[in-house]
Amino acid sequence: MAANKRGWRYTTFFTALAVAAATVVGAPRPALAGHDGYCDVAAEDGNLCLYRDSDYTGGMLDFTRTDHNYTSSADVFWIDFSESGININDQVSSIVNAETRCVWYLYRDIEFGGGGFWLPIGTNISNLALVSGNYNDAISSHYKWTGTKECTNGSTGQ
Ligand SMILES: [Ca+2]
Ligand SMILES: [Ca+2]
Repeated sequence: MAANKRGWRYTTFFTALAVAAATVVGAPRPALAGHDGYCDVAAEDGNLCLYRDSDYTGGMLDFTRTDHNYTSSADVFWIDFSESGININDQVSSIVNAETRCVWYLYRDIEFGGGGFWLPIGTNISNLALVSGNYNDAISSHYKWTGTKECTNGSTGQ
């Protein structure tokens, strides 16, 4: 009888785990101005992924297009696919470039001002303090560039 009872307990336990896992994986991702909380690599829609802390941690926000400033209500870090509510302006400490066709330029001020640097295709930066001029907690706008004009291959986002 004891074995049966234990077996039932294990079954219940694992069933509960499976339900919890399914809930997380199946959770709908709100479409917030092109941000979905995933750092996707795709030729037609590659992301620029901005992380709050160094080494790609602390919350992330993904972009598919140019953004003149980070003042939108959607410009907040995501943690485990839910919004943290923390605005990304002057908070970014590491960057992943998941774009395969265009390059990204990142700037200290809004409207592409205050000096900046570019991120070649396939380049990540684990600590913006190491970029010449120290861009840790400084980025306020970014531009997506084909090499000759603004790159608009990504889905609309602000
Ligand atoms: Ca930071
Ligand atoms: Ca700034």
